[in-house]
Amino acid sequence: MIDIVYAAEVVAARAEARPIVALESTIITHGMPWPQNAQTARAVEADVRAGGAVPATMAVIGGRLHVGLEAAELDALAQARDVAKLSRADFAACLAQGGTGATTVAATMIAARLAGIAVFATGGIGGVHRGAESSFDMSADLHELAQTPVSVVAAGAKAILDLPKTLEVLETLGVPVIAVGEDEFPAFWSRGSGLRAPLRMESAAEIARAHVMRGDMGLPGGQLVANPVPRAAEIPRAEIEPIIARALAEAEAQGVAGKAVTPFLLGRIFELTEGRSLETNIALVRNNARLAAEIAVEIAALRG
Ligand code: PSU
Ligand code: MN
Repeated sequence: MIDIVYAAEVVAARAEARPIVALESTIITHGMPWPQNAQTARAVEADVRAGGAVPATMAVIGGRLHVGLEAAELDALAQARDVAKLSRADFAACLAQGGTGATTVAATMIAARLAGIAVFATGGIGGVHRGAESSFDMSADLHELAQTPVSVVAAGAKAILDLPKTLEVLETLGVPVIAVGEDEFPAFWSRGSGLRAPLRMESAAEIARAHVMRGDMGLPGGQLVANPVPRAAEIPRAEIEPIIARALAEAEAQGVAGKAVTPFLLGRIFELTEGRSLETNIALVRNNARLAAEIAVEIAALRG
């Protein structure tokens, strides 16, 4: 039996069928340094509330699935060391063994489905890594989007990845990729990738209707809602690309592999940009939280 602990505000929201937005915890434990990780997690939760929804940050603590973290739990997680990074493959084992872990996009989608939550906001999904033709490194986030009915609001896939291959795999898997208010697929720190997104929508209401339609049709899987970083916070592609290339070369030289790759690259890019990449990451995740709240409100209205 899964032991699920709902935060007090999530209990109240569920009782009144109010809109809820799921949030992940790997971005807190592996994606950002302390103390900005805790500050950002709190700001993102506040953004969701300001948008008329209730935030539910997911994590596994001592073998229990937490749907929503109380303030002290969130703070403890943000400072904890050696927290597992949970994806589809190890989520159940962590619960069964009484472990503690942070949820990636894939694991947060699974947790959201268990809690009946339709919308989830993050920074950027995982995808096909550069050099995947030899490393075979492809994030489990992609297959999760193909099978778990949650709309994920992200600033595209992280630009450390091979974005053309990521889009190809999403198409193969039948995942709707919706650019918000733009034709281009966004590239995390940059607004544009030079790649056209398969779908474009202008409003939260449209995105909500498409989400509900998929469910009505009995199609498994969710949607990737690709929301570009706000202009003021953007790092142009020409500026970030050489830094990404350098971080990738260092990862290769040091033999970084598996789950460690993405945290290593994000950490190095933070150092090489002297913190600017983190400012951009914070701005984009907050922007995604605001849109996710709007979508959650629209889905709740459609479901009446
Ligand atoms: N978005 C961010 N920072 C992050 C992540 C997303 O702004 O650190 C995390 C998510 O948890 C995502 C993970 O699932 O990075 C991807 O890891 P991997 O490439 O190992 O699948
Ligand atoms: Mn990987």
